[in-house]
Amino acid sequence: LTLEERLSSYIVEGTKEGLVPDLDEALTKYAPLDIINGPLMAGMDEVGRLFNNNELIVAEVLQSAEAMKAAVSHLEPYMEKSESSVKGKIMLATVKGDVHDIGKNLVEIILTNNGYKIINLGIKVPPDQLIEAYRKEKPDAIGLSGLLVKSAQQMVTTAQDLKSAGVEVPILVGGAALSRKFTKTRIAPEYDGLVLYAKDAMDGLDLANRIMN
Ligand code: B1M
Repeated sequence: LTLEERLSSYIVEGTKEGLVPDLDEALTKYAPLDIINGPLMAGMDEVGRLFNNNELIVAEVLQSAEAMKAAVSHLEPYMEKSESSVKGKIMLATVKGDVHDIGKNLVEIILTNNGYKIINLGIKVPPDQLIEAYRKEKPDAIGLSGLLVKSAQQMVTTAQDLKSAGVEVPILVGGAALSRKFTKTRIAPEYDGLVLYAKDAMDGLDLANRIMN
């Protein structure tokens, strides 16, 4: 197997044996984020495909998630960091009912490395908890992540609840459950502030930079 194929296969197989030396070799050729968005994401997409076809069980997908998390944390120290002072405070959460957090945590890393202070509320965060944390932390924006189809609807509910609570800061939304169109036609009309869709973590950073500067 080529290096790139091996990197994908650690994720598909859900194994960490040999992962670190291969990541170190990859770092001599590619930027850390390109390794994540390239071979590692390709592996995760394959996991999603196999799972969808009932060729993997949840326990195996969890192992894949562990391998992905280990890879991201090994790459994290090599990512570019800006030396700038804090540009803003952003609160992140995976919405109620959804446990997927690899994407959200990647967004946290990218934003932190680029001058944002992040309050990460974790997974399965119900609107009440988000509102309470908002009042305590007073972030400049709220980022919501969701990967399940039902999470898209949960984002609509969350936006409604935030609006009822008088929250108006920009909301960034992302995750496989969403699309730009759904964000514009279904979530934004339910909220008083800006609602922006980020297709990936770098897009999330671009949007954050646009709304905070
Ligand atoms: Co689940 N899962 N899963 N899963 N899982 C999906 C999402 C699924 C598409 C797989 C499939 O069937 N093909 C499917 C959803 C189907 C649907 O609703 N249409 C699914 C399912 C069904 C389930 C369960 C219901 C399975 C079960 O129990 N029967 C269950 C749900 C539990 C729950 O949430 N209540 C479940 C559980 C799990 C595991 C726990 C085993 C594990 C998650 C572990 C973890 O996150 N800690 C898992 C995994 C790993 C996946 C897949 C394979 C990979 C997700 C991932 O981590 N991708 C996924 C299939 C797939 O996506 N191909 C799948 C890598 C990550 C870096 O990408 O999260 O997309 P992603 O994030 C990207 C962008 O989306 C974006 O930027 C990131 C980086 O570029 N982004 C944002 C994300 N959030 C953002 C927020 C932003 C901005 C950008 O601003 C705030």
